[in-house]
Amino acid sequence: MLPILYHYEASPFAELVRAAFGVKRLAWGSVLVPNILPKPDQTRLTGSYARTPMVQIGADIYCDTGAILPALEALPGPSLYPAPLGPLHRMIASWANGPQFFAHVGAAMGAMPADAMGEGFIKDRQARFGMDLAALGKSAPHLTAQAMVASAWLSDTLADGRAFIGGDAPGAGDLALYSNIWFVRAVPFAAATAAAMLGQPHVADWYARMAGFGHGERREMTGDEALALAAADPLPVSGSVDAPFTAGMLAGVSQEGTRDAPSVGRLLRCDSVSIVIARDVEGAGTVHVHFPRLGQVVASA
Ligand SMILES: N[C@@H](CCC(=O)N[C@@H](CS)C(=O)NCC(=O)O)C(=O)O
Repeated sequence: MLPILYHYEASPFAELVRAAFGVKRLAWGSVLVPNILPKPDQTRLTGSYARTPMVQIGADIYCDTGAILPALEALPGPSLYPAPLGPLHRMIASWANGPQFFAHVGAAMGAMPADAMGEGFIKDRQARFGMDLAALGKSAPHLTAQAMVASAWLSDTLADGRAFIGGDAPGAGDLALYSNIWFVRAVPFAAATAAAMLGQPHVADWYARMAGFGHGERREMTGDEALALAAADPLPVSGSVDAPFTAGMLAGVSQEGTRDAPSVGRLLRCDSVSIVIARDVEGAGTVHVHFPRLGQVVASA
């Protein structure tokens, strides 16, 4: 079944998934969504989750790269968790996509004038994430210094001549480190920082290898075309519902660090790996919405 990415071009987390499609040489559907609320094509499926990216595979809806990459892993193509690092790729990715992402936001956007961001974007990020432009500008040198640590450590890792952080094959950790630098590189105001990152020994060659995977085979589609493909049976759910939660209870899933409303549904899985809720969607029937456990807040609804 064709995976469908809900995304916008400038999103670094979406670039991570586009590059994962490239590594796996997959064909995928592309539904473009706005970079600010509202995002009706996306939220009618997720319930509320509006962050970018989201991936739909039939009636299974994957929110957050922590759930998306494991779902792509089940599709044909090279592994995103290749040996010898295997699951260690996840730990590296969660560092790169967590504290290091915020450092790269500072490195990329700290020097950006407010009018380059646009009023709608600033208001959206203030309301949802508490973004404070003046504070971001002040902490930009510190955050840039923090982001440079990732490039320096990446450079050290590649110093023995390996092609990717785990050896011959790229994995989720490479994708996460790559999408952070991609973000800084995409912002013209941060050109000097991007040059300093890529100027670390071995980093530019590694970056070129990552970029060389491309994005797989992208096919544009509308939100309504994607919704029609959700009118299918969701995959059977594995895992368990761990205490204090109970199977079938109405639960809301929200994300640490945002004020976005929770996605509400019947709880089918909530263990240390993953969360799955079932929702009824007009025009599609029952869908299963998947989240990673890391970074998600679950509460009865
Ligand atoms: N933990 C999430 C983070 C995703 C994230 O923060 N995405 C940014 C865009 S790159 C976002 O959602 N910004 C708000 C928006 O796009 O509405 C993941 O791994 O997918």
